[in-house]
Formats: sequence, structure tokens, C-alpha cells
Amino acid sequence: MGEAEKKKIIIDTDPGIDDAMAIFVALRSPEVEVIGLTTIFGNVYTTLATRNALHLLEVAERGDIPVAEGSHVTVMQGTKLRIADFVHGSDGLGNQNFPPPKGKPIDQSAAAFLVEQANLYPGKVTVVALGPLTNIALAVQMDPTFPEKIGQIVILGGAFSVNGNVNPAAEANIFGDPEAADIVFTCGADILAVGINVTHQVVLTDDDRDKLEKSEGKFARYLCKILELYFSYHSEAYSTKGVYLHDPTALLAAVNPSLLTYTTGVVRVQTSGITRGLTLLDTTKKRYGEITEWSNKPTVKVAVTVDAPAVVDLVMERLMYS
Ligand SMILES: [Ca+2]
Repeated sequence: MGEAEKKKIIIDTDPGIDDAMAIFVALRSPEVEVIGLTTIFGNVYTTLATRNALHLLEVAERGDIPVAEGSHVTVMQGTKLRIADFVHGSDGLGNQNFPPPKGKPIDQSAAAFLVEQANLYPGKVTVVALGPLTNIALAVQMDPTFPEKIGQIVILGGAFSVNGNVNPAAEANIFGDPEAADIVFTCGADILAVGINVTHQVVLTDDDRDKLEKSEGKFARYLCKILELYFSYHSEAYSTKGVYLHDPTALLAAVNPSLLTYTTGVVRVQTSGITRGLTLLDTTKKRYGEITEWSNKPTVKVAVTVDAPAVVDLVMERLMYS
């Protein structure tokens, strides 16, 4: 596949153990060209997310890929952030205390970088959003033409007709900045949301981890070190013997959309009360008698099913290849 035909992707990320997996899978996917990483708070604070993004690119010997640092606060300037360090370790990468990266982020903010790239390659850039949606919302606010110029936004987020993973209502990435999520879901861009109703079907088992451990693959060996903490969190929180592949599933949805099936409708995000962060899809099948908060809003695609064995196989294959 020639460089010109590859899908250009920007990964907006809060690394994050499964973010690390997704980034490595992307770098090993010949169908796509990673043209940048943008960072956001979520699994860690933004400063550490930037450091981890740079570190992961150095592990992959891809220091040529630019990293643009994202927002340190929510789109409403909120500073009280939810940080999931109890899932990913205080360093975000399984408490391995890796040395600091040599590289530095570019001078542009994540939102400015997103806007610039969308303008440089109109209709050609896919954003894979693996954290709270603050940077994407800021890009929409910075340039009202961003939604039509961006090719697609693949969102890892939401819990559609299932319980959340922060609380019964909310999934973590949406809960991290619900106002930003509502801006993005209603901005009119070509959006595909991959929620935990789908990613909870994609499980990397103990056996899979053993295979990674025994492989000669550089990424596989690296990931086995950081995966330990992720496995123990899942065992405690869900009583499972495997881990959910949230971020790699969303990434592969961008690489190969035929791995999932979708429905279409309008998604709004609850921004207040006990269900703050709830994603609610109107499938537009009923004509309501009144104007609702979903009326006349752009539709998005929401993933419904996933070929989970195929996703796990692809993740394994791409990580084990050395
Ligand atoms: Ca993430």
C-alpha cells in the first residue's frame, strides 16, 4: 500500500496501559499512517500523558512523530479532574519507572495541531480519541469548520444501554469531560463511537499474555511488563482473568471498520446530576410529539457488535511481530 493511500490518523491519548497497546498496534498497522499524537488527562494528568506519549514513541523508535500537548483543564476550565491512576499506576504505565523521554512536545497545543492538520488534509484525517474529549471540543470551538474538514472522529467512549465503568451511569472517558463530549457528539462531524457495551466483549486472556511474554516481539515484551497491574485491577474490579482491550478496539475500528457493526442516531451527554456523563442515544425511530434536546441534531454512528476474536487476533499478531 503506497504512502498516499494510507489513512492518516492522529491519536488523542492519555497513556495509559491500553493506550500504549493501541499506539503500538497503530504503528504496526500498514493501513494507517500515524501523523501525530495529542495528549489529554484521564488515566494520568496531561503533563504525564505527554511524557508517556513521547516515551512510547521512543520505545517504538518513532521519535519523528510529533506530540502536541493537550488541555490541562476541562472545556469549562474545570480543574477538578478524575484521574484513573488506580487502574494504570501512578506513572500511567504500570509503575515501571521508565526513564524520562529525550524528546519534547511541539510548541502547538493539541487543539491547534488538530485544526492545522484538518486544514492541511481536508477530509483525510481520522482522529482516534482514546481519552476525555476536551481537545476535540476545543478544536471545534477554535475552528467552526473543523467538523466538516476532519475525516472522521472515532471515539472510545460511552456506555450505550449498559452500565458505566465509573459508576452505573457513566463511562470513564465521557465522565472525564461530559461538556466536551456533548460538544463533540453534536458538532456534525463524521463520528463513530465505540462504547464499553462493545469493548467489554474484547478480552485479552492470561493465555494471550503468556503468548506475548514468550514472543520475541519488542512491543509484546514491553507490554507484558506494564500489563501486570492492569490484570490485577481487572481481577479485583470485575473478577475476570483477562483485561478489556478498550483502546486497541477503538483504534482497530479506525483501521478496519468492518470489524464492528453500527447503528445511527443522535447522542447527547448528560452534564449534571447523578447521571452526569451518561451517553444517551436516540435511534430516531420514534417521531416524538415534542421538540426534544435530541431534535435536529446531527446523527453519529454507534458501535453495536464487534468481531471480538478477530480484534484480539489482530492485536496479538501486530504486537508479536518483531
Ligand atoms: Ca485511554
